[in-house]
Amino acid sequence: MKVLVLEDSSTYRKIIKNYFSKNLVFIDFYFIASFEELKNLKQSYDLYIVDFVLPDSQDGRHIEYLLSKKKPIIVMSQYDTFKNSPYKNRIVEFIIKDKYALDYLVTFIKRYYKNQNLNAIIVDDSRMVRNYVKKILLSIGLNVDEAKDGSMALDKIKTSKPDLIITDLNMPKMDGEELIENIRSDYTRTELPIMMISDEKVDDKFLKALKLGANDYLKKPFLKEELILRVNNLLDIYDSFQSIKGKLQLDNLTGAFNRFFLETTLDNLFMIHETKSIVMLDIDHFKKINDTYGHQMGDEILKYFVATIKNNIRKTDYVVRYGGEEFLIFLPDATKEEAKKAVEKIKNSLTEYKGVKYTFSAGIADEGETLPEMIKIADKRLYKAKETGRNRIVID
Ligand code: GH3
Ligand code: MG
Ligand code: MG
Repeated sequence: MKVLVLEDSSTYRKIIKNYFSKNLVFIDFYFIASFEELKNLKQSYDLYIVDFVLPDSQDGRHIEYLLSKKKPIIVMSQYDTFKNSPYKNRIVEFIIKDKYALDYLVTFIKRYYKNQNLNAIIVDDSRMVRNYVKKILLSIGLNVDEAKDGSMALDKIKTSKPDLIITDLNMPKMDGEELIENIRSDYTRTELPIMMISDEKVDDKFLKALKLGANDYLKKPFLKEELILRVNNLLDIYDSFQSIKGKLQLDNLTGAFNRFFLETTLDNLFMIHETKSIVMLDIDHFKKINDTYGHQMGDEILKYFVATIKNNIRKTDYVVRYGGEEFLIFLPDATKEEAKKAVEKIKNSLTEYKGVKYTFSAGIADEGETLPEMIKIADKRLYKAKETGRNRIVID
C-alpha cells in the first residue's frame, strides 16, 4: 500500500516520517512539500494525507485537485478553520495537529490497510442510503457490495461470506430482524459482525435486534465520523477473533499458539474476561533428555506434551509456546484453584513417551491487572517450583 504525505513544514515531515517508520513498517510512504510537486506526480497512491494550508495553495485547491483521483484523503491542520471548508464532507478524516494526531493517524492507516482485504454488504431499500454508506465504507478501505432487502443479502452471504453486514431494519420482503435471525443461525457475532442503521424511533426494536444477534446500531441520521469509528471498532474485534484461527499464530512444531499470538491477540482476550488464570509450565531437565535421547526425541516429546495439555483443558483455553520447552496456558473464567485442578490432570495423564519418563514444573497466577503482569507472577512461581525441587505446582 502506497501513501502520499503532502506537508510543507520540513520539521513536521521529519516527525511524521520518524513516527511512521516505527509504527507502520509494512506501508510505503512518499513525502512531498508543495502543490506544485503534487501536480507533477506521475504515480497514484492508495491514500493521501495532506496539510490544509500550503504556501502555494491556501484555499484548498490541492484538495480539489486530489478529489478527482477518487482516493481517500485525510486532511491535517493546525487550526480548525477547515471545518468551514466546502471540502469537509468530501474527505475521510480531518485531524488537528495536536499531540494525539499521529497516534490516531497510525490507527486509522493500520485499519485501512487491513480493511482492503475485507468485504462489507450494505443492506437498505433506499438507494440513497446505500450510496451514502457505501461511499463512507469505501473511504476506509473496505470492499463493498449492496443489497435491497434481507433475502437478497442472504443470497449474497451464501455465495461468499462477507466480513461485515450493515443493515436497515424496515425493508420490504425480508426485514432486518429476519435477516439477523437467519445470519445468526449460521454465523456467531464474532464470525460475522452486524451493524444496524435505522430511522426506527422505537428503542424496543433496536433492543430486540441486539438480542437477536446484531453487534451494534446507529440511528439515522448519523455522523460520518461516528459510522467510521464504530465500524472500525467492530472490525478490530472481528480481526482478533479471526486471527485466532489463523495459522500465522501457531507454532510449527507443537501446534500450540506462538509468541505472535500472545502479543497480538491474547492481550485483547485478557481484557474481555473478568476472571482468568495463567499457568506457566516448563519441562524439567529437558536438556538432559535431548542429551540422552537425541534432539529428535526431544521434539517428539514437546509435541506429545502439548497434545497432553490440550486433552486436559477446555476448548476455550489457550496453550502458547512461550519459549523452547516453556508453555503458557490462558484459562478464561477460571480461578487459580480451578487452573490448578487442570494442571494436576495434566500431571496425572503425563505418563511416559516411548519409554522416556519426564516431568514438568508449573506456576499459576490469577492476580495482575495486565497480561504481562499476570505472566510475570506465574513465571515467578514457576521459578519457585524449580527451586524447591521441580515436578510441582506453585500457586502463591
Ligand atoms: P530446568 O528443569 O531447569 O527447566 O532444566 P532444563 O534443562 O529443562 O532447562 P534449560 O533451559 O537449561 O534447557 C532447555 C533445553 O530445551 C535446551 C534446549 O536445547 C531445549 N530445547 C528448546 N527448544 C527445543 C526444541 O524445539 N526441540 C528440542 N528437542 N529441544 C529444545
Ligand atoms: Mg526446563
Ligand atoms: Mg526453560
